[in-house]
Amino acid sequence: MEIQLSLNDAKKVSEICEILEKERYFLLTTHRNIDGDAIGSEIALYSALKRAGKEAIIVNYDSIPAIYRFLPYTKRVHIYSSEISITPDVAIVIDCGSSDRTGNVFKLVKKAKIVVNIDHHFSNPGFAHLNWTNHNFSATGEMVYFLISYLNRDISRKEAECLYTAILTDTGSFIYNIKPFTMGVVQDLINRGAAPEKIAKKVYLERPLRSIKLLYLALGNLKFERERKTCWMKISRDMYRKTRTKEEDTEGFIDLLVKIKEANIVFLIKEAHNNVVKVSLRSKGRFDVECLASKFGGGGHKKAAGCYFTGLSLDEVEQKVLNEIDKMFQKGRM
Ligand SMILES: [Mn+2]
Repeated sequence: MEIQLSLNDAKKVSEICEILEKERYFLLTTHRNIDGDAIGSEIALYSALKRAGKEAIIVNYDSIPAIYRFLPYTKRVHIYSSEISITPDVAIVIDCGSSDRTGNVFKLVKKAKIVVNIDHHFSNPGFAHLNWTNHNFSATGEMVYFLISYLNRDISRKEAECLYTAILTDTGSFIYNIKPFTMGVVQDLINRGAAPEKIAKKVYLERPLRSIKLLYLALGNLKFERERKTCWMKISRDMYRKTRTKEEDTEGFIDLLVKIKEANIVFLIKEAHNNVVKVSLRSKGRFDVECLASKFGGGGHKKAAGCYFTGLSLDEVEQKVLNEIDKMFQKGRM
């Protein structure tokens, strides 16, 4: 399938491919709180580099959520530790709106001669030597699709599976951010062996019972603020303990809040380790959650974003977020 890239995108693809062809040893990494786009894009590119006869290693800050472990090569993915000592020729940072989203892995990234940044977040400042950033792609997986097509002239079945997963999940099951060429890319991935039903089952229909029990507890403190059409819930460490769950068991909770007709802004507050509280935000209207998240050092997209707080309680974080929403409404930024 021939899909025409814009002149600038085509130029970036050929510049990146020049580096991929010339250099030998590649480090691939992605953002903390790995999602389907992060891991799918990363593994597809890893596989393509291997097929091109290159040496490659994937090092991530976080482990891969269980729902994505059906993807190929996930057992080869390393979790960052200070013992990993590598000097890659090139580091490729994938799907990261900023360099600190890679966590400590950036220490390894900095050792590379050349750093490449491939991402579709609007706020990406372009932190690498070579930056291919364009928010007009539905997923970073879509960008990697064009990159591999150019590099290897084809896409393997395994890579197609990874990239399909990336696009499926980052578009919220083909709801958000679909571009005119997205379905062309998806069609090609299916032609190359990506199995939509199998992937959807793995990602969406294999939820452990314990996670539903956690959802039950979380729904117990669901709140709705009528004036701002805001809906949110909090998940405490105590809830995780009671249900024997982990953060990855909250996958999809935010999407449930998004389904609420009365809500325009939704968020989920989660107590994590080391005094960290994480907030995921979604907007269904004009309200810009990326702008909100950026007030607290976070980022993302206009309609989906996140941020972290350290040393605050769930209630304190809740208040901070609500205050900021209020402020933005008063400034008319919604
Ligand atoms: Mn993404």
